[in-house]
Amino acid sequence: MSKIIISCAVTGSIHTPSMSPYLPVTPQAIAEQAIAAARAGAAILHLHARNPADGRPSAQLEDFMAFLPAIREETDAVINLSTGGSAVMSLDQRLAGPMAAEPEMCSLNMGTMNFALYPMLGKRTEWLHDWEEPFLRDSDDLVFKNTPRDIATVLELLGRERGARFEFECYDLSHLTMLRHFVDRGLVQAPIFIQFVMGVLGGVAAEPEHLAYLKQTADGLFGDDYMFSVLAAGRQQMPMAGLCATMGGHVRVGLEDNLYIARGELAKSNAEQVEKVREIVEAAGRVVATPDETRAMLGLKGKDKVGF
Ligand code: KMH
Ligand code: ZN
Repeated sequence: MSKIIISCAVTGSIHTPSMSPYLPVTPQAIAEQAIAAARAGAAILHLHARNPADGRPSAQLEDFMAFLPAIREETDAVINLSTGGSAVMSLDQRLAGPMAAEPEMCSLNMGTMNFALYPMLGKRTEWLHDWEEPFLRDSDDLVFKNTPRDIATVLELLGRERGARFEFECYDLSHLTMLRHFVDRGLVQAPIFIQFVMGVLGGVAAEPEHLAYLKQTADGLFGDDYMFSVLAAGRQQMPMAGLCATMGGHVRVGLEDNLYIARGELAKSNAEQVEKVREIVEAAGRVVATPDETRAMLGLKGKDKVGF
C-alpha cells in the first residue's frame, strides 16, 4: 500500500463559535492550530476563512491572508483552500480568496445537494453571536449549489488557469458519475484525489457498506487513475478513518467536521485529532506521507508557486 495522506480541515463553515471554545475562528488561532496539525502529521491543511470579528464563515482574500503567510512560513504542508466556502455564499464569493491566493490544491464539490445543519441547533438557547442560530435554522431550506457549470468554472479558473489540483468532494454515488463526466470532457486528469464525504445530512451516511460500494464504484469508473480518502462528519470520524486506512485509502480529520475527540469530550485542538488518527493508521500498518511525498503522489505544482 502507498503511504497514507492525512488531511486536516481546521475550521470549516459548519460549526459555529458557540459549539466549542476550541474551534479556531480568529486568524491567530487558525494559524496556530494549522501549524500544530501539520507538526502532528497532517500533510494537507484544508482551510476555510472566518470573519475575525464574529467567526462567521468568509471566503474573502483579506481573511485568508490574515493566516496563510504564517502557515506557509512555519510549515511545509500543502495548503488546500475550500471552494465550497459556505453553502450560503454565491460561487463568486466562494472563489474570491482562492482565485487570488492560487493554492496548490482546492476542494471541489461534485454535486448540488441539501446541506442540513439545523439538527445541530440541539437544545442550545445561548449563542455567542446573533448570526449563529438563524444560520443553522435556515439550513432546512438551503441548496448547496454545485451545478455542472459551477464545477466547470472552478476547474477552468483554479485548475487550468492557476495550476491547482483538486480534492474532489463526493458525497454520494452520483458525484462519482459527475466526476467521470468531467474526465470524459478532458477537464480532469489523473491522478484524481477523491474525498468521500460521509455523514452530512444531504449526502451518504457514514456506514462501512456505503464506503465499500463507493470504492467499488470508483474502481470501476477510474481504475488506477485515482486515490481515495474519507472524511466522516461527526462521531464516525475516527472509525471510518480507521476502516479507510485498512482499505488502502487516505484520511481527513479536523474540527471542520467533528468537534469531539471521544464521546462527549470536545477536542482541544485539531492536532489532537491528527495525533489520534495517526496512531490509528499506524496501528493498521500504514506509513504517514510527508508533504513532499504528498506533492509527488498528487502531482502538485509546488509550494513556491502559490500567491501568498
Ligand atoms: N465540511 C465538508 C463536509 C468544502 O470545503 O469545499 C465539506 C467541505 C466542502 O469540506
Ligand atoms: Zn471544507
